[in-house]
Amino acid sequence: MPTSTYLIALGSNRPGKAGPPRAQLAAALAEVGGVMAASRVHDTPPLGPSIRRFANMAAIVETALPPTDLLHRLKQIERRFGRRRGRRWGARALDIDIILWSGGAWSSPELTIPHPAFRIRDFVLAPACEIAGDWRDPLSGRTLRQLRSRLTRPRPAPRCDRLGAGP
Ligand code: A4P
Ligand code: MG
Repeated sequence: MPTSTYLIALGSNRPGKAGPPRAQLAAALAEVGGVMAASRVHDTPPLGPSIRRFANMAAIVETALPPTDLLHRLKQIERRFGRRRGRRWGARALDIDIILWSGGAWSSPELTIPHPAFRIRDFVLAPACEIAGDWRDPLSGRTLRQLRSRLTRPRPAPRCDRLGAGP
C-alpha cells in the first residue's frame, strides 16, 4: 500500500486522560503511530484568549491513510484524550493539526493542507523546524526554516514621523 508522510502539530494546555499537557502529547503521539521523528516539547505562551501556557510539539508520521482518513483518526484521538467542543481557541486537553503532506496541497470543506495559519505561528514552526526545517510549503515554495526566520526576524521600530509625532 502506498504511504504518505505528514507533518503534524500537537498542542495541549489542560490536563486530560493521560495527565498534564506534556504527558497528553506523548501518549497521543504513541496512539497516532508511524512516528518517524518527533520534536522536543516546547513550553509556549498562549496565542488568543486562553490564560494557561501550552505544551506544543511536532512530529513526522508515515501512514497509508489518505488526508481525510488521517484527520478523522486524529479527531478520534483528540476525543479520547478529553477534547471537548467549546469556545474556539479555548483551553484544550489536546489539539492535533495536519500541517504538511508529502502529496502537496489538499482542500476540502473539512480539511485544508497546508494548515492555513501555520506560517504565522511560532508554536508550530519552532518545533517543526527541529525535524522538518528543509520541508517546503507547497504554496509559497519556502522551506520551514525560511518561513520561521521571516516570522521571527526583528522588525525595525516604526519611525516617529510615520506615527504623526514628527514636526
Ligand atoms: N481543519 C481544516 N484543516 C485542518 C488541518 N490542516 N488540520 C478543520 C486539522 N484540522 C483542520 O479545528 C476545527 C476544524 O478545522 C476541524 O474539525 C477540521 O475539520 P479544531 O481543532 O476542531 O478547532 P480549533 O482548534 O478550536 O480551531 P483552530 O482554528 O484549529 O485553532 P488552532 O488553529 O488549532 O489554534 N497558543 C499556543 N501557544 N499553542 C497552541 O497550540 N492553539 C490554539 C488553537 C490557539 N493558541 C495556541 C495554540
Ligand atoms: Mg486545531
